[in-house]
Amino acid sequence: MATNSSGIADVAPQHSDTQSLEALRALVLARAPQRWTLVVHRSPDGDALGSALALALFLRKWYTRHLNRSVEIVVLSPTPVPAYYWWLPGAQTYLQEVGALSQEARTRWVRQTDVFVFVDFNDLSRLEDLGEAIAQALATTHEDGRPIAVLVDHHENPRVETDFRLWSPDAAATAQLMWQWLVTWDSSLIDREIATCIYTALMTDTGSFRFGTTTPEVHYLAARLLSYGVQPDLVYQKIYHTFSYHRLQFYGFCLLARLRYLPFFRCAYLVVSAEDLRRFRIGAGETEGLVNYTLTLQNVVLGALLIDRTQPHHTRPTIRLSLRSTGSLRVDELAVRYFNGGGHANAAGGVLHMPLTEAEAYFLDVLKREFPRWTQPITSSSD
Ligand SMILES: [Mn+2]
Repeated sequence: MATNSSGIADVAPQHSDTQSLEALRALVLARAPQRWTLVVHRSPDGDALGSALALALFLRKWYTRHLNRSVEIVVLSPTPVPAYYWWLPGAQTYLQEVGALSQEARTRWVRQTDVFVFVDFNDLSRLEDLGEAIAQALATTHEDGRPIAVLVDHHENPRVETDFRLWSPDAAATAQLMWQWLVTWDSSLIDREIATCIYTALMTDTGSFRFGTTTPEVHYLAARLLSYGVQPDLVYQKIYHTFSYHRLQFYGFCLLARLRYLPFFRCAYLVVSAEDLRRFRIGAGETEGLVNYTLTLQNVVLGALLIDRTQPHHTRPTIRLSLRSTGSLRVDELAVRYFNGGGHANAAGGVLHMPLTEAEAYFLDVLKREFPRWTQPITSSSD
């Protein structure tokens, strides 16, 4: 493992993935694949976008230096990208929303892709329709052979088969694993723009270095990144100080009128209707972070947000659920068992296809059934 003069590891604990990275490098050197599609999950967050854009910026430089040629790269998002991420280095060049492409353009691009990199997710169902198109492309052999698939992720229980895997549920962010890729391939190519992308990813996925996942390695990596000239105050402002007046009012409204507090269950949750979203003109990504307010209540160990995301003119209701917990209470297990979802120990999500009032009743049933889990003392360990 690479260490610096202080003896601290450069990256999160490594797994068998370094071998995978060396093998991938050898394959890319031999085959020089022309078209790379870096895929992020629906409702992409800072970790997905920052990690993918860092790779895009890096690959362009790597191809020039090591293969003396150019390369086509797209960072593809299945759903709209929140406005406060478009300042990220490389976003204007590489980032593409699926919705902005025609059906033909999308199909052509996916079919002609030589390498897919799945960034910060491990289940094609997190890609909406795009997942099916990619699954088809991966099953099809063309003249250069089947496309190569690579996974870079830190969520539990990977459900997608890939040729190469850089995966660890112990990583606080996918960014740590992406960093491992970049330094393994050629650390001399890392510059301020790439470091800014990685830093943004690391900062957002650790709740600005507050979550229990914030290990010494996380802070060490942050320090390395700052040494490239990343400006932490600017990154923070660009991500978090971007509320519209409507959005701030919406948060106030939700806390005043949509918050349910169940002290006996040590639970607080928010229920937001489609009408609430319309009334305050809430756009993509603007509910990000709202659920975290539930855990700021004293004694609360489980927080949730139920939000009606049913598309206009769709008859099938879609309720998105975000879960947050403290310490040893694992919400990823609840998400898998009850809410068709998954995630991390303390931050997970899922989806229910039922009207909002039914979804709330179902959530309360789960609460009652699972409550014995957290009558035991909740430890504050971060595991
Ligand atoms: Mn992540």
